[in-house]
Amino acid sequence: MYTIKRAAELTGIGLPTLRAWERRYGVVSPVRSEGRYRLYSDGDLRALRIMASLVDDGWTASEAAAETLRRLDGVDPAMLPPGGTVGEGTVDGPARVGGPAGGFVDGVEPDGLQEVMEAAADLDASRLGVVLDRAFADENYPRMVGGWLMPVLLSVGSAWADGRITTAGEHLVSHAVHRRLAALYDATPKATAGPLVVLGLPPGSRHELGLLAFSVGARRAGMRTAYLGADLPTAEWVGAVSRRHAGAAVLSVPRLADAVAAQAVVDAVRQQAPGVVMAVGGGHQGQVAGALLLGHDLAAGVKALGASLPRTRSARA
Ligand code: B12
Repeated sequence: MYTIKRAAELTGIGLPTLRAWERRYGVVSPVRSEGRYRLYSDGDLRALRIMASLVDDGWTASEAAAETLRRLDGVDPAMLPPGGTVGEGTVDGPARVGGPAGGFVDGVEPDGLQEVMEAAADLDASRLGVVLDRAFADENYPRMVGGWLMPVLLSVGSAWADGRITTAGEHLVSHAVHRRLAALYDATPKATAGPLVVLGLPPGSRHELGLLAFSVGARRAGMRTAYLGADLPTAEWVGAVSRRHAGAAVLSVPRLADAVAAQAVVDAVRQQAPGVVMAVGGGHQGQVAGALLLGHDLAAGVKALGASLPRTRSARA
C-alpha cells in the first residue's frame, strides 16, 4: 500500500487532484490507516494512471472517470496484482487513443503498431528493433515522427496505464526509440554558423523523446543546436544560455506537472538574458507564458523557430 505522497510520486498526479478525483469522480476509494491517512493499492494506482492518461489526452475529467471505470470493467482495482492486466489481458492495441475523437492521424492505426505492442508485451527486443528500423527508414522524417512515432508512443503510454504492457515493456520501447533518435541526431551534419539553439527539459521532467525528435528536425533544417536532455536545473539553463551566447532556448512541457518548472526556466532566462528567444513545445506548452509556442507539429515548429531566430538558416531537404 502507498501513502498519498508516494501515490503522487508514482503517478505524477498532484495531491489536490488525487483527493478531487476520489471525492468528485470516485475513480479510487483508498482505504484509511488507523491514523485516518489514505492508503492506495496497486489497483488504485492503475485506475489513477488510466484517468491521468485520458485527461492528458484531452478528455474532460468526468468523461475520463466514466471511461476509467468502464475500462476497469467492474474489476475491483484493489484486487488487481502489480503489473496485472485488466479485462482479458490481451495485447490487441488500444481501441482508441488521444481522446474521445481518436488520436491517430486520419483515424488510421500506424503500420506495425500491433507488432510494437506484442514485442513490448513479450520483451522481444529483436522483433521491436525490426519494426523500429523499418519505420525509421522512412525518408520523410517529419511524416515518420508525426504520423508514426508519436502515435505509437501515445499508444504505448495508454497500454502501460491500462496494464496491458509492463513498465519493463514500456522502457524497452522508449529506450529503443531514444537510441535511434540519438543516432539520427549525431548523424545529422552540424551547422557551424548561425545562432545557437539550446534544447532541453525543465527540472524534474524526463519525457524527452518529443523534444529529441524536434532537435533532430532543427538540426536537419540547418540550425546550430546543443541538446542538453532531461531534467536540467533552472540555474543550469541560465548558465548554458549565457555562457554559449545562445540565440534561442527550446523547452518541452510534456505533462501539466512540468509547466511550473518550465515557467520558472522561461522567467529566469528572460530576466538574465533578455535577448534570447524562448520557445516551448510539448502537450502542455499552452500553460507557459512569455514564450513562443511551437505547436504540436514538428515541421511547423521547426519553421516557426527558424523564423524567430535573429538570422534564419535555409532548410536542407
Ligand atoms: C516513454 C515514457 C516515459 C519514459 C520517458 C523516456 C524518455 N527518455 O523520454 C520514462 C520511463 C522516463 C517515463 C517516466 C514517467 N512517466 Co511516462 N510516459 C512515456 C510515454 C509512453 C511516451 C512519452 C513521450 O515521449 N511522449 C511524446 C509525445 C508522444 O507526446 P507529447 O509530449 O504530448 O508531445 C506531442 C507534441 O507536443 C509534440 N512534441 C513533443 N515534444 C515537442 C517539442 C517541441 C519543441 C515541439 C514543437 C513539439 C513537441 O509531439 C507530440 C505529438 O503531438 C507517455 C505516453 C504519452 N501519452 O505521452 C508516458 C506518460 C507521459 N508518462 C506518465 C507517467 C505517469 C510517468 C511517471 C510519473 C511514471 C513514474 N511513476 O515514474 C514518470 C515521470 C517522469 C518525469 N518526472 O518526467 C503518464 C503521464 C500522466 C500525466 N497526466 O501526467 C503518461 C501519459 C503515461 C500514461 N498514459 O499514463 N515515461
